[in-house]
Amino acid sequence: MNSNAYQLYASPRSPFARRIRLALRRLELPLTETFLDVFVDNPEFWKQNPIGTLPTLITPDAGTLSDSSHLLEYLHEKTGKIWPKTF
Ligand SMILES: N[C@@H](CCC(=O)N[C@@H](CS)C(=O)NCC(=O)O)C(=O)O
Repeated sequence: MNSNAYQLYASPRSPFARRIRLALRRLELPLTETFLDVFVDNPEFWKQNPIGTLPTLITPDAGTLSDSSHLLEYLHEKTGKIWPKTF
């Protein structure tokens, strides 16, 4: 995997994951996505995020992050393009 790439673990129907997927696409950041079913045990994923919630984003510079609000804050700090400037 490209070391500058983001790896997103997501649930396909999750609105929490959807807003992160939209943000990453609009920011045109290099991305690989892995879709999981939260109703099935995912021991490999749990090694990345023992809390086990989706979405989880593995970043090139800030390790493994979870919680969609936290992820949007991270992406805004990185790009300045998530929230309106007058917000
Ligand atoms: N506050 C979290 C909520 C995430 C969440 O609840 N995700 C669900 C899937 S839609 C999940 O991971 N459920 C599995 C679990 O709680 O073990 C966020 O905004 O990311």
